[in-house]
Amino acid sequence: MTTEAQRVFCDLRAGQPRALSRAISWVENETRQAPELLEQIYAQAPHPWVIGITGAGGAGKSSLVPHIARRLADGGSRVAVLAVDPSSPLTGGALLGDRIRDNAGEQHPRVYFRSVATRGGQGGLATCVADLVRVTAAAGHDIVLIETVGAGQSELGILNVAHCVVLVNAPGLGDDVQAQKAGVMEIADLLVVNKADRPGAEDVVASLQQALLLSEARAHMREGVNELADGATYWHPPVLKTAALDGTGVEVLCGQLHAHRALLQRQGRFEELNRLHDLRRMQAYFKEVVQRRLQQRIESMALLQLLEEGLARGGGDPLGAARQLADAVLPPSHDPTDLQAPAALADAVTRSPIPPLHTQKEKETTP
Ligand SMILES: Nc1nc2c(ncn2[C@@H]2O[C@H](COP(=O)(O)OP(=O)(O)O)[C@@H](O)[C@H]2O)c(=O)[nH]1
Ligand SMILES: [Mg+2]
Repeated sequence: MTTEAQRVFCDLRAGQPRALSRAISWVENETRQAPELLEQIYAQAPHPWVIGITGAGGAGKSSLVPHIARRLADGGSRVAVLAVDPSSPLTGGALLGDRIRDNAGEQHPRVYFRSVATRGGQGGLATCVADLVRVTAAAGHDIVLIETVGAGQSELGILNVAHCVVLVNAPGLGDDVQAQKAGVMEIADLLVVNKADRPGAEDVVASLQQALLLSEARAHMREGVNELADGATYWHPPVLKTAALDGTGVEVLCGQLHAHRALLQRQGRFEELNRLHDLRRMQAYFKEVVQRRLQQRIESMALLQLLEEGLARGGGDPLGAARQLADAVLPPSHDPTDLQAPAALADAVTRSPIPPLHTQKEKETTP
């Protein structure tokens, strides 16, 4: 007997667009069929090439992404776009579709667009985006573009899924948004100054180049791939100008995207990132599952009500109450072998996002 999940999986593999939309909805909404479907997908779907497009709101990400998607698809690839944008309403795709047609002409037969809810992602990337990447790959998409709004910490979430991070800037967004917070500059593999048709674009380019030189260990690199005398290779993030209104600069941008990917593959980094992404997904999901189970257990306990009532009367100790609850669901262990494993797991789970490629490459490229 075939289950509903197995049927959707087969339809997905056969490339039926409706199966893809359905599968994505299941995963987004965490329906009861989702785990079985995902199990099959993770066992069989390849890792696509994942490109994250991030940056401040208004920089032109949504306008630029269709151009990038079309150009990449013109090369023969099938491209999926996941727009994780809290400002876009949760449409069934109709509104998004209109916007794309406005911006980049007729839809491309090899490009699939979908907006994704940010729910659960704490203002950043929904944790299920990693699953959606594999869902789209199962449907035959070999490139996935993820549009996400950059707001501090949330850019960092993109590192857990993307092989390449494109940071989009534009003139007129305010100096500090541009020549920014070192943290954001450091995760970018490519810097784009969009709205090149507007005054001030050159200044933004110059300030980004300046900021890059300050944050880079080697000041004499050219943009993109650098071949060093000792045979090592090095990626210096290019700063590129685009105009999303007519697609100016998108060809060069896509050329650099391909160059970056080729370098990752040459360095063995592409596969390494795939494994890291899986590891990050496991860690994030482990956290989710444990948190949910603990919450369920706590909610069914009479102790919770007692403690809450105590606090409601006033004069209580909230920290002590929290500790009592924690002790009740997870009694502190006295067996040292028992202690080690959870400590190692907790350490793995709380580790910071993976460091960006170009701060690691010196280590990795020297044999
Ligand atoms: N002049 C100009 N305006 C642009 C360009 N790209 C986007 N815009 C406009 O900038 C605004 C924000 O664009 P949008 O793509 O929604 O930005 P996002 O918030 O980064 O996704 C919209 O009104 C766009 O029409 C461009 O290259 N030149
Ligand atoms: Mg947008």
